[in-house]
Amino acid sequence: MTRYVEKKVLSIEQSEGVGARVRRSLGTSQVRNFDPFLMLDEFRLSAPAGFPDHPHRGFETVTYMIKGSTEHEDFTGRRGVINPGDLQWMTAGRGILHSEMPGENCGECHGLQLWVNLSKKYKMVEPNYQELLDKDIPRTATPDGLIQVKIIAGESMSVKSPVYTRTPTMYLDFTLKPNSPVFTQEIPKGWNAFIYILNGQGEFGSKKTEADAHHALILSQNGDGIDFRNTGNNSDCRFVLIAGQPLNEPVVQHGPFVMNTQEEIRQTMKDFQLCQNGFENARDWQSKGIERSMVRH
Ligand code: FJE
Ligand code: FE
Repeated sequence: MTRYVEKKVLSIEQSEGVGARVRRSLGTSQVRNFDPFLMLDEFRLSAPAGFPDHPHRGFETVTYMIKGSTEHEDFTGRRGVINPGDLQWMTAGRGILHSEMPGENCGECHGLQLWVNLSKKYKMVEPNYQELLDKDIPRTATPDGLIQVKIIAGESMSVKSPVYTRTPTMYLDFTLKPNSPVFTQEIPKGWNAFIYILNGQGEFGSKKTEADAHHALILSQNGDGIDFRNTGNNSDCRFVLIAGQPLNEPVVQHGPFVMNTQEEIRQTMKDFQLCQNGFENARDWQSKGIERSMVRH
């Protein structure tokens, strides 16, 4: 038995951060509690829009660039650029304060940001980054080359990603060429899984649900894998398939803080305010991006 599409949702563009545009699919009233996932945003930035200095605790942010670049900078002085095709898997753990802004002269920046919840035992770990350049992300394809996949996390066609997922997660970026045959991707049993379409159109699941760009497809929970094929005549069908093992723990979220209890959220707000328990570096820190924008305005 393979999975079917249980729910299809079109993500509508809204504003977020400072002048940024996001299409949010998971983490809206339409799709809540899709354990272990908290949010998926397809974001678009162009200077001066972005996500200036903001904190995180208790989960991971996974940023995958499609076009253009994002500059990030955190309260330990760590900084870098996420270029097209690159991945940043950031475990915020006990605390990160950072900014995420469009790269210089990059025109429009386009990417995906996924929030993966952490289990109780990992919520307060030291922050950690796994950064992979596009060229270092494993890829494979069917022998005819018509079905191509970038393995961001997990495994496809026996090719594995080097990314370590504290919350067991699969993250695959598929490109289906026109007239490619049906493909079945295995998904571990019991994991919650969804597809987010970036380009083109296709048919998904055992009920052959048709869908195109900006749709999120929530898959049924039982079954081994998911079938799909490109139904467009001339265009590639590109989508990400994301699945994760449910944590089955209570989730209490207050914006960028995600803990298990209300008391832990209260403590987190106190820690952030008083710059303690992981937020020590927040005391005197401000991103360079902020200075830059203050000079400009
Ligand atoms: C935010 C807390 C946040 N979607 N997509 C509250 F952390 C954020 C935030 C983002 C974000 C960043 C990038 Cl690079 C891409 C994103 C939310 O930083 F917007 C709000 N309101
Ligand atoms: Fe962030």
